[in-house]
Amino acid sequence: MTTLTSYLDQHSTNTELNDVITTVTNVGKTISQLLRKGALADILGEAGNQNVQGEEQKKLDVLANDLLLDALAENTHCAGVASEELDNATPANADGSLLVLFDPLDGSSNIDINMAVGTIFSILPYQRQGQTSENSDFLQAGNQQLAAGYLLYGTSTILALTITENVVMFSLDPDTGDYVLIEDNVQIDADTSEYAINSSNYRYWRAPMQQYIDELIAGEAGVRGRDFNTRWVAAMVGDVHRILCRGGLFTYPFDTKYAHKAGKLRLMYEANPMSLLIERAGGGATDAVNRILDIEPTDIHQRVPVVLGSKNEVDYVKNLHVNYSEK
Ligand code: AFP
Repeated sequence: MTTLTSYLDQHSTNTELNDVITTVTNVGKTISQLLRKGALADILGEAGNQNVQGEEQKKLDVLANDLLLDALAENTHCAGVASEELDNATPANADGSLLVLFDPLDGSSNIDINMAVGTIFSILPYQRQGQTSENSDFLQAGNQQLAAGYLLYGTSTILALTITENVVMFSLDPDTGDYVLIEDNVQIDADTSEYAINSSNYRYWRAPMQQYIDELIAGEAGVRGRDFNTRWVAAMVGDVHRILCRGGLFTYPFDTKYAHKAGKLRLMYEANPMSLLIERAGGGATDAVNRILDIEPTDIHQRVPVVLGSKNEVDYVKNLHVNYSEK
């Protein structure tokens, strides 16, 4: 049996990175236990305030955020933390070599209905050791990530992680508290007939995305020549996990629903970590045209349209956008 600890020892000589991953995943055990308690732990419902995104915070949003912040503040290798729930990055240990970014509880609108939620994390190098970290230190392209992963609090708690060229998965054994290796090289089929999108935003999409979805809905009778199926978890972690398990396409495209948002998803702690996982599993990840991991960030909370999953389908979306001409 391979545990997370033995996997890290065998596959990563960066002991500082291993230690920070261990800190994050240990907090994941606590969050998993709290979610199991649910209503019995008085952690459901609204926290009564909004985050920097202008979104109503759930009690567990705040709790998960604070648990991660407190644990990472104690980790000497962590120089700073950026969170979906905090306006600005939080300095930690100036001598640390790593920066940690996270969405502490992705899909929190699912909490009160007992549906899947998760924690998404990204780890970047810290280039100014000895100095107090600032927001600008986090503004690195996703191709600079040293590690990325998520915890999916579903029927079981799953850790997906990439620190090498592979994507691996662990399942949390609630009896022992160990993360046990269950997949050592996740690979995504290049083709798929399953897609995930919130179709209620159709009228806000750009014409190429409307055409793309129209083609999927037309199915066998249309240009694609086969029927498609949809799934929508309303938690990116759940949709991405399904794609890593059986292929598929996930998109939260550019929409004009809110003028100041490129789409809904955040680049630094949602799109970048998920894109690294998807690409290393053989998939693709773009903003419909450009590779997400090459985007040079300008703000730690900036949003980005996302199209990710089975490579040939992501490429199809790109070609459709690049070659689109008004009819
Ligand atoms: P919440 O964390 O506010 O529930 O948002 C989750 C999310 O950022 C992402 O995980 C989902 O894929 C997407 O939003 C769902 O958005 P819609 O609620 O518009 O479908």
